[in-house]
Amino acid sequence: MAYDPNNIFARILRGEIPAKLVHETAHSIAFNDIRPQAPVHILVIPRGAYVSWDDFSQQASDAEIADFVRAVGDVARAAGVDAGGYRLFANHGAHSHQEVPHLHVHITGGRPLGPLLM
Ligand code: D5M
Repeated sequence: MAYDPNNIFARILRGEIPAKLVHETAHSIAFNDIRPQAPVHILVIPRGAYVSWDDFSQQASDAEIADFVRAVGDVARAAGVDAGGYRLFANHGAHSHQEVPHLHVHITGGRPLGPLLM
């Protein structure tokens, strides 16, 4: 799937749409999900133009991947969900119902989340 430069997260990265950033690094940013499913629901995205885990894992540099993985852990710790526990997920493509075609990892936590249902 070709990257759509007008997807909503690309527009957040360009500052065209407001978002409350909770974390910024050289290659990643994080902000609160607009439709939170838990007391903590944060999205971490790479600054680079990647649709999902598929192209990111193939095309991103080691520096981008390391930055992104560390950012996810740092954001979870800063949000205070490391002690109680949290869930990470990233949707890729139609079967997952990916809505925004720019890679994002969801961090959810802040309450018991129950078993993973699918
Ligand atoms: O999840 C896409 C997620 O992106 C979904 O939980 C809503 C969130 N979203 C959509 N627009 C915004 C803005 N503008 N700010 C913050 N969060 C947003 P997916 O994994 O693609 O189904």
